[in-house]
Amino acid sequence: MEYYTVVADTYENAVRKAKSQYGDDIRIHSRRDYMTHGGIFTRRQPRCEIVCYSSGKVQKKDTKVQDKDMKEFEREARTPDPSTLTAKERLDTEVYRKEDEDALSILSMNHITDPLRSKLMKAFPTAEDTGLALSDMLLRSLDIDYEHQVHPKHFVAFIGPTGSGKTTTLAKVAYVYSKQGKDVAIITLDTYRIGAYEQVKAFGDALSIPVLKAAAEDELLSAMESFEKKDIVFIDTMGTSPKDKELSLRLTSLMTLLGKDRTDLIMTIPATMKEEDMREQYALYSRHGKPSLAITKLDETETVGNVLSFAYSAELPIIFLTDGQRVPDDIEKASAKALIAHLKGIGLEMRNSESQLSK
Ligand SMILES: Nc1nc2c(ncn2[C@@H]2O[C@H](COP(=O)(O)OP(=O)(O)OP(=O)(O)O)[C@@H](O)[C@H]2O)c(=O)[nH]1
Ligand SMILES: [Mg+2]
Repeated sequence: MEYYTVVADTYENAVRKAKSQYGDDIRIHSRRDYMTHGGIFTRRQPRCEIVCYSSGKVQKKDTKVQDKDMKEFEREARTPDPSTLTAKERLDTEVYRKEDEDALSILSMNHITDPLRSKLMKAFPTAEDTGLALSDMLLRSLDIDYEHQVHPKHFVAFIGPTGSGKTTTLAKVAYVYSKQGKDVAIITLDTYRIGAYEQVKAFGDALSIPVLKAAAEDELLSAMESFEKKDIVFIDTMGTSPKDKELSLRLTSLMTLLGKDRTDLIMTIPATMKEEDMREQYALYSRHGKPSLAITKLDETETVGNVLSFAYSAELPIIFLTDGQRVPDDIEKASAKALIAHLKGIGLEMRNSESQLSK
């Protein structure tokens, strides 16, 4: 008696294949189910191997290679060997798995750029749910500053480009901690822009938080002394530009007085900003130390990928997200859930009113 081995994706297909090759009177001897290994361009596939035999005369069907099979062979022959491709070539080549195509379209939909894009694509697994797998990898690539959310230092200074939301975000954050029972106060170093003190004082009055201004070193030292007993003192600063060297130096000398060990830095970055501008601005402010990021103005853009790509390449953790002008309502602590809510095309609707901190 002769035995034949036939493999197909399902048991039913294996039987069908065996019958078409060896005739309808075959008998199944045994069956083995397993998964293929998969590779860079091939996903793991279920397989069913059957061993069968025929007691009657074997009517082996015509196994001549057909035209359509030749086309398939040619296509395979033209496919480059994945192991010889660079990461860039792999991104550009058309031989993606279906999941890769889906993942790439989600990444570009969210404006996620290199090197974060390459990192995610390089390690992208075979997954049932592309969006879920991708968001999972994305979150594992980003750093969320839970530590300083929970244990802020005595001073929390807000730095960042002009109009990026420093003062508004500071007021929102100060309210979040005062609501949690912390005794908080505000010092503004921005005595430069007209109306800057009035703006932060108005927030302070509305939220019952004391505010002092400090234009020079002696004023800052005395304000620091006045608020020595406070749990957290939030420091508002002026936005500076590379052209404004004098203002920039003044800010540096005032910030030095706070003491790096006692100060958390939060840099406000609008999600609407171009990624290269973010990099330029960070280069300007990085002399004050390594900040955590408060991503602002999320309500003004559809995509958060540019700022996530920036956070990844600059190795900066994310601490707060803001999505509106209302003080103190439009803020939430950065978290996996909050970030996912701002990503498109991952099939999760996790955003709800509870995620807003001060509501
Ligand atoms: N849509 C939207 N607007 C915001 C958000 N955060 C701040 N703003 C607005 O952005 C503008 C600038 O905000 P500020 O807080 O004054 O920014 P700043 O960085 O302190 O500005 P300067 O002190 O001038 O450098 C204001 O009109 C805010 O209401 C936000 O999350 N969404
Ligand atoms: Mg301001």
